[in-house]
Amino acid sequence: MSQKNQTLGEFIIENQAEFKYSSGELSRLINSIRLAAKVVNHEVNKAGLVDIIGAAGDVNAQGEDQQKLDVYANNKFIQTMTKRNIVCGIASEEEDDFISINSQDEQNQNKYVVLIDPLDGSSNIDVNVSVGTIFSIYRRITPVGTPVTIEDFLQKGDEQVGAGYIIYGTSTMLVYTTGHGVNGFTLNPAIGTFYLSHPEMHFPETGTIYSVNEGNYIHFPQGVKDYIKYCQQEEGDRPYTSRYIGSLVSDFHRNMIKGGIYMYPQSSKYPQGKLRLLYECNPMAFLAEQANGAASDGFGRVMEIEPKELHQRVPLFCGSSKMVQMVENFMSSSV
Ligand code: AHM
Ligand code: MG
Repeated sequence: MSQKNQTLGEFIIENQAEFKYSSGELSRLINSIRLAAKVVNHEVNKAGLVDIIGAAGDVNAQGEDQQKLDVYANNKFIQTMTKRNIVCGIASEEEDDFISINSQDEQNQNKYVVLIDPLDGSSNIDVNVSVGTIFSIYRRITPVGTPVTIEDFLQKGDEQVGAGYIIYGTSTMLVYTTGHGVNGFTLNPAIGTFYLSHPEMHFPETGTIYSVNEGNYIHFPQGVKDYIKYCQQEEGDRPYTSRYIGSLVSDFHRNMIKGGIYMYPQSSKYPQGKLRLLYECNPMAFLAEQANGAASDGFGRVMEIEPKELHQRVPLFCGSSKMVQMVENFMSSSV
């Protein structure tokens, strides 16, 4: 029985049996993400010091030059999963193509591929605002022991076996699901351990927060404009509160706790939406649904979309189920 203050390591071991094809492999994979998260967290937390350290002529222990943090996070997550020989393939927002791991090694029996946005919202770093890492896990489709192919990555969100995010905020949290609800773990930085702090997280069925970049208002489809006007009308618990950090993980996290909806619609600037289906929208959609929320592209479930390419974009409306339903109503009545 999971309990508050349990460490993430203990939680993973205790819950291993509930994984569909339990062999310990998925547990090891989540463990490696936990490890990389701690390393990236350390680096993100000293972001403001980078120039000072740089000016003092310091280089890090490996003698590497300071890198941009999103590149650093990308390398850390890839290195950790590659070196521990835990996955057979990785796709990342920072890489044009997917990476096949140990494709020549017939002994490589790894079954999982990971898709990752190593540092989402990274433009917020310079101004000391929270950023996040988003990950999505699938079982490969092609046979084990052969090189992964694009087919292994272009799976519908409904096929995910795990997904989660790390939020580097006022505290650092790892929030994830393996299809049995959503649990949140907070890092105690003094000892480098994640503790279960938010067991069984749930979106309230409805909420009073809407999160959207309203600067793009005139470019939005009519259904979204109508919904925003609805949010602003005075009636019942409306007008709603507008909150937009511009960091998907942070906006999602707040809305899951308080009740609300995050929207990144299509617009004339981004006709397909801005966010990426495979490593931004699908993992957030899986988390949302596991937490009693919903995720839609405006017309239907995000996780039912058939992916066509690795870096595909889709519109995203994600959060408290009744609010997402309401956007869909506005969208369908405006076409
Ligand atoms: P990124 O992957 O380039 O960081 O972009 C994704 C981010 C989301 O975290 C955030 O919600 C959105 O882009 C903000 O976009 P905008 O500045 O257009 O509102
Ligand atoms: Mg991103």
